[in-house]
Amino acid sequence: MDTRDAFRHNVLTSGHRACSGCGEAMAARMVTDLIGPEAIYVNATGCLQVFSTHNQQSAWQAPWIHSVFANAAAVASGVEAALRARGEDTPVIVQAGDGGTFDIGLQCLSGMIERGHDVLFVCYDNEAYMNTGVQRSSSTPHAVRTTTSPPGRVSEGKHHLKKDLISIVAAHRMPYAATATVAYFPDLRAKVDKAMRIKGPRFLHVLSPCPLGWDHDAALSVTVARLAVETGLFPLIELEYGAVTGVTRLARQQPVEEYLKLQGRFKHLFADKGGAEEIRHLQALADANIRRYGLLDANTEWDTDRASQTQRHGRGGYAASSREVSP
Ligand SMILES: Cc1ncc(C[n+]2csc(CCOP(=O)(O)OP(=O)(O)O)c2C)c(N)n1
Repeated sequence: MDTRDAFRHNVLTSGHRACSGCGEAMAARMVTDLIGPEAIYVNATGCLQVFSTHNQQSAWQAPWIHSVFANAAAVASGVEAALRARGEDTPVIVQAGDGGTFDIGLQCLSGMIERGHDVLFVCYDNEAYMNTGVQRSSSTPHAVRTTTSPPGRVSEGKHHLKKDLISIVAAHRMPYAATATVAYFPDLRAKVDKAMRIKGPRFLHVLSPCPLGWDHDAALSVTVARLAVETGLFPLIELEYGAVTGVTRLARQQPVEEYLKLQGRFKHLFADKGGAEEIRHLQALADANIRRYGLLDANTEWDTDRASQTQRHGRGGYAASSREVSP
């Protein structure tokens, strides 16, 4: 292999302008290398687009389209429909941040899923609008400090809960939806592989730590992502046709403080009077996830029967109309 081939090996090559320790760059490299260059990538506006395509340069070694912030799923729907009309089955992948998924892109994502487009949507969730200066999104967890949810006399950071997007997406009864992080590569690989074997709309939610916005040591991105899982704050789950069909169980649960104390975005909780109550609240949210998904329970059985029954209906495994889905 000559050096030019070595350069071409990664779909997202080196030399882009991501911050050091960027979880989104790590996640995108993992996901796109697993899928490969024989796909069409649609990228919503956001950090990934900005740092990979600066002023007429591109780090992408695959067909790549930049959509606007709101409509990546609609652009991908059009690309997929055009390919289908030509009898081609090139995979179509959307990449977007949490702002482009949970907030401004949600309507187009819902439409893409509801119409049954054969597209994999990947959300790299860094839990705020990082590209524009760390503004809170509906994915920002409770009590986090962002530039638009500053802690002070009135509040302890963001007031509201992180939106439960995986449940919203799965409620469309789509063939496959899963959560993953950069900390568990074999798990991420298995989920990408599975998603690429399934026809119809698929969704992958990848937690991607951001050293700038989360204010943690750039060398600790993977550690922070692992702790998000080990505390129960970010459960690793799979859903098929609306039913949970897989969870990554925990050997033991870490207290949320272990996760929070590594990140400056939670620093005020350890300094302010009201902080202890917010930490208890975050612990209660983690505990609720542990119970909801049986993360510490070796005997939980998931509803694989219901998922496979539903799967028997419809075209390419995906129900084409409401009549094809049993209640
Ligand atoms: C309609 C519209 N509103 C606002 C913007 C400005 N804008 C560009 S990227 C961005 C934030 C992106 O956040 P996210 O999707 O979470 O991705 P990240 O940068 O965090 O990876 C915003 C607000 C825009 N481009 N278009």
